[in-house]
Formats: sequence, C-alpha cells, structure tokens
Amino acid sequence: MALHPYDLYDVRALLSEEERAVQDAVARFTDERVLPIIGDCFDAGRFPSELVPEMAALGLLGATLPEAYGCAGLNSVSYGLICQELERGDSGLRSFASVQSSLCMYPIHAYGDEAQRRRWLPQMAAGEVIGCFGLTEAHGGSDPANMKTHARRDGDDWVINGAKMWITNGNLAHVAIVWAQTDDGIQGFLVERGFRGFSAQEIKHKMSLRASVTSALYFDDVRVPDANRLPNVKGLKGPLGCLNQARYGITWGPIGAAIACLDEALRYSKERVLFERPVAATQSAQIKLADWARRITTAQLLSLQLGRLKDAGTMQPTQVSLAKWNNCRMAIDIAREARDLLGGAGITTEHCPIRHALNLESVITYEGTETVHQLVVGRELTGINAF
Ligand code: TGC
Ligand code: FAD
Repeated sequence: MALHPYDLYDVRALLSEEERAVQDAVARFTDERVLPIIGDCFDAGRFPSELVPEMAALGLLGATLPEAYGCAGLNSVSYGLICQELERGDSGLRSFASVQSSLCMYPIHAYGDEAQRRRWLPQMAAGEVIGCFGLTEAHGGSDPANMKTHARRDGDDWVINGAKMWITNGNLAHVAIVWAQTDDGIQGFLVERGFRGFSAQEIKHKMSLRASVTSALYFDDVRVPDANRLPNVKGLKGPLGCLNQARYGITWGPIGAAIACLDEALRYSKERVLFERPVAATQSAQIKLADWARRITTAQLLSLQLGRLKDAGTMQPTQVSLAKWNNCRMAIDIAREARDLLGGAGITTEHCPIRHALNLESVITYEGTETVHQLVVGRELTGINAF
C-alpha cells in the first residue's frame, strides 16, 4: 500500500477518533474557506476577520478550555492539530487562534477570578470579543523582565503608563492582556478598548504575516479598576506560563506550512518539464522532496509526543523550546527551498511557498527567537545561564 506523502509514518493512526475528527473539520475549513482567499489577503495586507465567526462556530477559540465557559473542552493534541491545519492555510490565521486561545483566554482562565472567567470567556469563545497580549516592548522583546510599562495603585484603581510593541490583533482587540511592572512584581491587567489614554496603532510595511494585524499599544495614565487585574499570579512566570501554551501550539503550526509547501512543490515538479523530463524525475529534486518529508515526519513525531506529555501534565518548558526551535527551522528551510524548486514562479503569491517563507520569518522570531530557545536547551544541558 502506498504511503501518504505528508504522513510517511502514519502518525494519524496514533490519533484518537476525536482528534482525527477535529483535524478533518479544520482541514475542510482551510481548504474551502481559507485557501481560496488567503493569497489575496496577504497581497492586500488584510486579516480575513469575516472568518472569525466560522472559527468560533467550529470551536477553535479557547478549544482546550472547559465547556462551562462555552469552549470545546478538547485535549492538547487536538489544539495542536487545529494549529497545524490553520497554518497550512496561513500563519496569520494560526496566530489569531494562538493569541485568542493561549495568550488571552488561557490567562483569564488560569490567573483570573470566577467573575472575570464568566464575563470574558464565553464571548471570546464565540469570537464576539477579540483579545491581544501585550508583553513585548520596543527596547528588547527577548528580555521581558526588563519591561518599563508600569502600573501604580491609586485607590481602587491602577494607573498604567508605557507602551508595547509588535502586538498581534492589537487594532482588532476589544481587550488587551497587558503585563506591567508594579511595586509587587509583574502583574497582568485586562485593559478594555475605550479606556481613556489607551490607544493602538497598526504597524505598516510588514513583509511577513501580512494577513494578520500587528500593532503598537500606548498607555498614557490609563486608569484600570482593580477588578480588571488578574489576581492569581505575580512575576514573570505569569506571562511565561502563557507563552508555554502558545509555543506548544506553534510547534504544530509550521508543520502545516511545510506540508503546504511540499504539496505545491510536489505537484509543480511533476508537471514542469525541463530537458525533456519532469523536474520531479531528477535526482536533485527527489533528494530535496525526500529530505522535506524526512524533516516533516520528525517534526510530526516531536509535536505529537509533546502533546501527549502536555495532556499527561508533565510537559517541561525546555521540551517546548526544543520543538519550537526544531519545527520553525524545519518549516522555514522547506519553504525557502520549495520557493527555489518553483523557479521564477516561486516568487509570486500565486504559489504558497514564498508567502509561508515570509510568514515564518515572524514565526521563528516571535514567542522566543530561535537563539532564545537554543539557549534554553543549552542551559538545561549545562546548568549554565548564557543569556
Ligand atoms: P527567569 O527570570 O529565570 O524566570 C522567571 C520565572 O518564570 C518561570 N519560567 C517559566 N514559567 C512557565 N513557562 C516558562 N517557559 C518559563 N520560563 C521561566 C521561572 O520558573 C521563574 O518562576 P519563579 O517562580 O521562580 O519566579 O526567566 P528565564 O531566565 O527562564 O527566562 C529568560 C528567557 C529569555 C527564556 C525569557 O525571558 C524568554 O522566554 N524570553 C523571550 C520572550 C518571548 O518569547 N516573548 C514573546 C512575546 S509574546 C509573542 O511573541 C506572541 S506572538 C503571537 C502570535 O502572533 O502567534
Ligand atoms: P530582540 O530581543 O531585540 O532580539 C534581537 C536579536 O538578538 C535576535 O536575533 C535575538 O535572537 C538576539 N538575542 C537576544 N538575546 C540574546 C542573547 N542573550 N544572546 C544572543 N543573542 C540574543 N509580542 C507580544 O508581546 N505580543 C504579541 O502578540 C506579539 N506578536 C508579534 C507578532 C509579530 C509579527 C512579530 C514579529 C512579533 C510579535 N511579538 C509579540 C514580539 C516578539 O515576541 C518579539 O519580536 C521577540 O520576542 C523578539 O524580540 P525583539 O523583536 O525585541 O528582538
């Protein structure tokens, strides 16, 4: 029996029936709703917000959170498969789901009180309220401990001053989870659109993640009630705990992008006839295609095992770092090489590899750069902090 070209090790056989059903539903959504429009969205620099209600209806927002809050209550492997299938369409859509689910709904659930959960989570699961996550500042995203944004207690309120940079969904968001230094360590605040002194400015001229909104956020004496502070965490472990969730999903996403590139290059190289034979009949093309399949297969196995560890409650941040590093590197290399295999045709967004390659420049940078994740693994091995 012929092997599946995008699943040479039959990783799908390791999935439960429910996990397979989730993957199939999201794959259908990507094929039918995302792929027909995404090239144009990327060209126009437009996030397809018309797809948000459909993503919500499919249960893709906050998918692992409990049904009591209007969420799907899925396991982590299913969440990973959602990320994979969305990113097979475009990293921008996966980014949207990552931020909404792992960076906004997760901290409200994990660090918020019951009133905050009841107020925000059902509307966010329904896609009626969109969130963004403000950790990075312009002077150095890799070192968030050095943040300047500050919240000062004033009676029943807090007063926030500062700015955040490179914030996904910033101009779309109804609520921003903002991490600020306080006299009591870093704390998280729910800053609502319309609060006086809070503004967002979209970042233009991006050559990457063009189908996603990225913004700067500004806080000028923004008064936030104490009821909008996440009460159950203090210190950098708050935002880093959210990153753990999102980075986990990002290990899966680039597998989808790489599969999309392999798919397109495979079809193109079989059809493209040069020197009287298809490009796919040359040894150099076959070695490339085989090498991509090898790298995709190892990434699939890595993420699946990571997901099983996460569902068992034993996943360690270092394991997430290794997989984020490996899978982003795998995908960006494949996207660039697939662009090459398409020759000149590869430089237009009529074909997906250049779009994925450009998107992956962000994916390999955000949620911890490749270097940051290498140094996390290096520290684990040596016991020496090299940051
Ligand atoms: P350190 O100061 O030693 O630790 C602080 C506290 O945090 C705990 N911790 C973690 N907790 C959960 N998950 C993790 N991954 C954690 N890493 C550390 C740690 O145990 C400690 O707790 P406690 O109780 O002792 O206070 O911090 P560190 O030396 O471990 O961290 C250094 C470093 C460089 C790894 C960290 O600062 C880092 O990860 N920097 C990169 C920052 C980053 O990734 N920013 C991403 C911004 S969000 C984003 O990019 C969204 S893109 C979304 C999209 O569009 O998809
Ligand atoms: P820097 O930290 O300035 O890094 C510059 C270079 O120095 C990198 O090559 C880095 O690897 C290297 N470096 C850093 N430390 C060391 C070291 N110790 N040793 C050697 N080299 C080192 N942030 C949010 O908070 N929320 C979001 O929603 C969000 N969305 C984003 C969306 C996009 C499209 C992008 C591009 C970024 C987003 N980010 C977001 C920010 C992202 O997390 C940061 O860009 C990232 O953490 C890197 O920070 P930086 O850009 O300031 O680079």
